[in-house]
Amino acid sequence: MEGELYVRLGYTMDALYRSITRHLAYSLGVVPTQASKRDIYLALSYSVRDRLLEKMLKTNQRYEDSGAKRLYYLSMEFLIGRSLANNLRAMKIYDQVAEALELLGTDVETICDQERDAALGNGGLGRLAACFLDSMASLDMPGFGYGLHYDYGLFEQDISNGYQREKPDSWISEAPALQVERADAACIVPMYGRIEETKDKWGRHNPLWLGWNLVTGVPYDIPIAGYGGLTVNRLRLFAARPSTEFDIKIFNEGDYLRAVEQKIESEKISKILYPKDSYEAGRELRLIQEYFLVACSLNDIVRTYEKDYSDYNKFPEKVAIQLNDTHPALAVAELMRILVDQKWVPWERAWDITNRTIAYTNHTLLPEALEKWPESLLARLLPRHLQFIYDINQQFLDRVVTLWPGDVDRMRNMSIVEEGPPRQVRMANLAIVGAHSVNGVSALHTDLIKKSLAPNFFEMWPERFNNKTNGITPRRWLCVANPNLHDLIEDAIGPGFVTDLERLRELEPFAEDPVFCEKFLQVKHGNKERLKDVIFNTTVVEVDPASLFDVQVKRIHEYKRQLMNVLGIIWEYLALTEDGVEPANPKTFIFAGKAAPGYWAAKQLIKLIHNVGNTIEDDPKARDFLKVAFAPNFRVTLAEQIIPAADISQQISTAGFEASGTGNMKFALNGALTIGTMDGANIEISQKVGRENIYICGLTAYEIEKMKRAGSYKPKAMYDKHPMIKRVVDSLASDRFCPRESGLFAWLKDYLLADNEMFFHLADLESYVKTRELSTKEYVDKTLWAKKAILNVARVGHFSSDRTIRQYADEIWDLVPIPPTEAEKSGKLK
Ligand code: GPV
Repeated sequence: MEGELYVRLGYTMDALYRSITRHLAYSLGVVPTQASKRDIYLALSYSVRDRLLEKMLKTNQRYEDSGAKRLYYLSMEFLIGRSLANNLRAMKIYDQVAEALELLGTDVETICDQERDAALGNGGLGRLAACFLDSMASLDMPGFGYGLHYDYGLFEQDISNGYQREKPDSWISEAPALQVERADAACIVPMYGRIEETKDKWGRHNPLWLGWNLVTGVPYDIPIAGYGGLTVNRLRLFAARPSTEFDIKIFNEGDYLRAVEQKIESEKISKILYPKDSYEAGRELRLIQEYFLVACSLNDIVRTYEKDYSDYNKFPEKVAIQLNDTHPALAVAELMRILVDQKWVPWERAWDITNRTIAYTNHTLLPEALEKWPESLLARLLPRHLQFIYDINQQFLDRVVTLWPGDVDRMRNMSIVEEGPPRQVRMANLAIVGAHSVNGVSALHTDLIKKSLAPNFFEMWPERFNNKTNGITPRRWLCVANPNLHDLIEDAIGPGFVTDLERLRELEPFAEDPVFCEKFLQVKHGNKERLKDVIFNTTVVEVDPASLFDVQVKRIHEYKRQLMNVLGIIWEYLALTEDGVEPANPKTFIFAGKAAPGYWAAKQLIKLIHNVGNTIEDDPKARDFLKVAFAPNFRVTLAEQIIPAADISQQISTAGFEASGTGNMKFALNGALTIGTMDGANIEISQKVGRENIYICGLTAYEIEKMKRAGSYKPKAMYDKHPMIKRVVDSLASDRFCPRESGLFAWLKDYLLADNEMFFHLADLESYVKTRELSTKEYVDKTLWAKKAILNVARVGHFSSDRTIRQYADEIWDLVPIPPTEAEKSGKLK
């Protein structure tokens, strides 16, 4: 094919119009004049897909021609959200499409609004992966995502009487317009079976893995457009299908029912995304999923490499693999198995190649999120991999013994296999030993990895540990989510900042410009009007855009302390209704977020938020000043509507628990002021935007850690001493917020007053409430507020995921951009 494409696709309004109508007729079978909005959405998506695939093929050719190194990002989650508007912006055809759609009697917003989210992720970790894909493509880097093609993404959240109800999210009907099936690149994955210890012809130990089951991995490619539309990378998602070879064997044996059962079993593997965020259930199917991702990806990576190279010496120079947390950590064992068992590379050499290829990102310190798998399960599912893990561990511990002879505690602590019962494999230890780079996702988090999570490993390999503070893509989180703010900034400082976000600094002088400030506040107000409608349509709560929008949206988790926010609201409510203290400005508290289906405390919090909101709404003394809205079914698309409308962004995790946070960055970029603890990336954000432009409260990670160790946190004493804390906590124990469900929230009093309360709610409460009061007061001064908000926007450019990806590329991957050729830029075919 030599990079030639047979049909030349047009990008003018005319060409796009023709393409849409052609797809209406020939992909969907409908007459254009009778097309529904959904038909038009699909036809437009197919038209966009055609053009993305054209550029993707060219991009791939360019990468092949250059012989450049490639990066593969292995992740169990890619939280993409909608694609259409993002792709139209990236390809710079938004306006042409808008015109073409007018000819069809509709408009581009309405059509883009037809799309469902691809919710193949839970939260921060999955959305980070999606932002990274966007940045790699926008930086012309050969970086590719590998993930699973789940039939069901993260559940949909309904609210009924204040309680969360989960509904399955079948996004698959949407998928064909986004992806192409690549049956030609399918692979076969073995699992289960046994080891037979044999000798090879030289009499050497030669274990054989036999009697496995086979599953087929079918790849689906989703094109990922870089900004400008010339570089288009791919996200490759694998779906599990029954292996035909295996079926035929059983069918031939005449066991029809068993063969069909087997088929169903195989397809289970990619059926559903596990809905837990920073938490592991230890379920067998989850381990199978993780292995399936690893096996399919490595098969693909090795096959691609083998197109150009006949031995493995150059592998680490041509391939980099990044593990998104430990979920794909089996890649260490699988790459060893491929090299040693299939390619006959000597063990030591294979280990060197593996280590130089793989890098690992840690995303949490939460003990319950550190993956461990029972040795017995691994022995059954992956007997050969377990042998490699033993060998790796043996070799590793031998080195520990030479370095620290007789230090048994250290050995026990560092071992990949944890002593039982039950004996378990620690995936973080496997990843740290197997990778040449271990990184955290904010400065504080990386520091804590070195000092508390893995101090022994840090001592052994200090050069292996490094920080890569997270970032977000300004394309989605500014251009797509907040086009009016984007345009306002562009009018002020000119184009180009979208791919060079530090240039937002040029906005700083405009913070003093009354005309600019006024326009800035108008944009914010417009976004608040838009959100008002969204909230009204989904909750029937009517919010007032003139009130302060105080927003906390993220997964519901104890460590994120939505409860502390509620305590703050109750505090203000009691002050207002019992002490006559009005807030300086009317306030609307906006919450959104999902709770893992099995997480009882988190689900109770959702109910509490609703009930507190209802109590306030029923109280004539309160309802004109305070309002609470819980927007259901939080997802990327809802975040795009909420974040641009926020005045305050709440980032109040217990210090030391939030590895980074990325919502904090999205809000600041959209001109919200942060109320936050000194946790995760909040610390770096405060350094960048300036301490006077952010509201910091609460204890530091160091102070929390010290109190924990000393056992000196005594919440009951704080309750006894501080009358307002007592009133707030007692109000929960009373039926004030559950008049028709007596005793519902009584547990919260015991919870908050327990000495072992893990998240230090009451320790931070007073500082937090004072900080909230200050922020409300300052909100009244519009000039001051606009100035602070604009300075946030101007100084937050550091948190572009383009910066993060450049650091990964330079410091871990050794990856260079492969920019479009002159011919590609001028639109010629070759
Ligand atoms: I591990 N994170 C997540 O969303 N899911 C997980 O399973 C794990 C971590 C999050 C962290 O909680 C955030 O602090 C962080 O910003 C995000 O990963 C991206 O690094």
